[in-house]
Amino acid sequence: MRHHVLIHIGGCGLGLGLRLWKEVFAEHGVGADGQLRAGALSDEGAFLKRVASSRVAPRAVVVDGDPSSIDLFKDDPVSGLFRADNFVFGGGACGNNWAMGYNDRVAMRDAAVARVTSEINPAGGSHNFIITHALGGGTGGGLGAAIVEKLRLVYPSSTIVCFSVLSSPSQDDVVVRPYNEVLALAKLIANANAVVLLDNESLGLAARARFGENAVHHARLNELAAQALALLTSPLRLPETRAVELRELTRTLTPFRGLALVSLAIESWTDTVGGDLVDALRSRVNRVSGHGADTSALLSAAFIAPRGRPISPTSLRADARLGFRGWFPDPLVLRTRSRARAIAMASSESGVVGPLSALCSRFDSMLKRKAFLHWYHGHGLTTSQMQQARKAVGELIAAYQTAANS
Ligand SMILES: Nc1nc2c(ncn2[C@@H]2O[C@H](COP(=O)(O)OP(=O)(O)OP(=O)(O)O)[C@@H](O)[C@H]2O)c(=O)[nH]1
Ligand SMILES: [Mg+2]
Repeated sequence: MRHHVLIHIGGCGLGLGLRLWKEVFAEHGVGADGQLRAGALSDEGAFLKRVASSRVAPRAVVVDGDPSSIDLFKDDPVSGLFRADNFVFGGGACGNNWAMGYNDRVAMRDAAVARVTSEINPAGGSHNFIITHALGGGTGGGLGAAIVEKLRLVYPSSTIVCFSVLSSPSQDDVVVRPYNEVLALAKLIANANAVVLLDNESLGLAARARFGENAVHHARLNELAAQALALLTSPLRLPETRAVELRELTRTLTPFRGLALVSLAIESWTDTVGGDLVDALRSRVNRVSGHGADTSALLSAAFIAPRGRPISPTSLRADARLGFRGWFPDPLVLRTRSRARAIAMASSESGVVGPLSALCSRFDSMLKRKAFLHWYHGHGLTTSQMQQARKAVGELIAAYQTAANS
């Protein structure tokens, strides 16, 4: 039963989520009125649900207390496809405060989970949840973590994958972002199966290379991220590929016990590397996530490639430039009917340690000075809870470091 419920949380979650749905609608021939074009590729109910004989609706729940970002979402012509009941809103934004989103938005959390439950196939099967959000937002990070935690409680054997945006230190000047991101990540470590880390720094580099110096704005970043995520999710949606479940994909990308931190690269964005697949996937300008791409060791990987593109798991595995660790078996290669003329690589790799260690250093230097702690204490979060979150993130980083050196 390959049904997925997508949950979009906070300003970034909504912007990225909407862009991803546009890719999905285009791929499956869904018009702005929800009608399926004749001959369109069915998604077999994976992301879309049939609401009439030739009409479909996205299986999505949209959550934000900030009326302006909900309005922005609703202004888009395709927003009419989303079920009105599945907008969970009200209560206001969380002002970049993770503790407010996590502790003070309990009614929204419960309403969101209730809407998710209403989208689940009552006949049972596995429950797959995909979340889009920013780790650093008060809503995306704080309420997002609370929703993931509750989903894990209610659906203990579900597969929960987060498409999580990490802020760019060079583009984002909200001083408490490191607190929010560490706190959110710690909750995902405890409750999610995988986090596809979409890092705005890497996306900014890719956007600049592709669209020029002025292209580093959220619409462009979302466009690039959504293209990569659409390709990544295409084997879950498109028929006649080797059937793959989100759980299997997630397991492949989990090199050791715990959360899989997934990096993503997509090969078609630039041809500056002369058409060589491995070089292209290693090139910084093709990466959605993970700095240090050039030196990173691959611990596990899945390649998503359209039919007709020759790609051999064994030769990829043997290619020194990818830096596969000796103990890892051949990567998973998934064939897709996606018309994207690109290959995506989803990987667990040591390069993820770079941005996360830098994040932890910023967190540590703020906590040492007790900077802005009163904001968090005022919303029921203790210093000791913050220290525990930092410890959990530190342990995950250490695990990746150890695995890469073994
Ligand atoms: N890639 C991308 N990043 C975004 C987008 N919108 C915001 N961000 C980043 O996300 C972080 C802030 O998260 P938001 O989503 O704005 O915050 P929120 O979850 O709505 O939370 P509050 O507004 O604090 O309640 C910052 O690092 C932004 O740079 C977007 O559309 N795309
Ligand atoms: Mg917001």
